[in-house]
Amino acid sequence: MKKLLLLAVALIAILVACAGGEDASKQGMVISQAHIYLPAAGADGTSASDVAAAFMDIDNYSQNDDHLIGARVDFARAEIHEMIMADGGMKMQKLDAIDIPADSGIQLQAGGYHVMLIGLNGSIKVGDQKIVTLLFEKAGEISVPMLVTAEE
Ligand SMILES: [Cu+2]
Repeated sequence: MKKLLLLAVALIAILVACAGGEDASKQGMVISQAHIYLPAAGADGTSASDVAAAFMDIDNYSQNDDHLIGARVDFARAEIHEMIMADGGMKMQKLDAIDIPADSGIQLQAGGYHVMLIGLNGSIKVGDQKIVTLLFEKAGEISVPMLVTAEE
């Protein structure tokens, strides 16, 4: 818990440092709208579901074409997935990477790309704040605090 707090403080320090810069335009890899959707959560915030999905927008303001190549959390296994139409229905498939060309962005959202969190074993509940570390080929690792919600 203390580790999480320190990380959050560090992130805020970075954000403040960036906001104080002479140039307000965005740089690098920018993650927004990030949250973890926990399906079938009850009134107490817990869920019988063993999986959840992390959704977010990722915008690449760098000069480099990049790829999201993985994700990591300390409470489950994380995989990059996409929903596709197959055999007349929606199916999930695991991806090795998602392209994010320079000056473009991708959306991880319901019905499309997502980071699948597998094997929760009751480790998260609605209202929790969890760190999701995204792995990019060029931008490296970016850790983002995400709120666990019951909303897609
Ligand atoms: Cu999935």
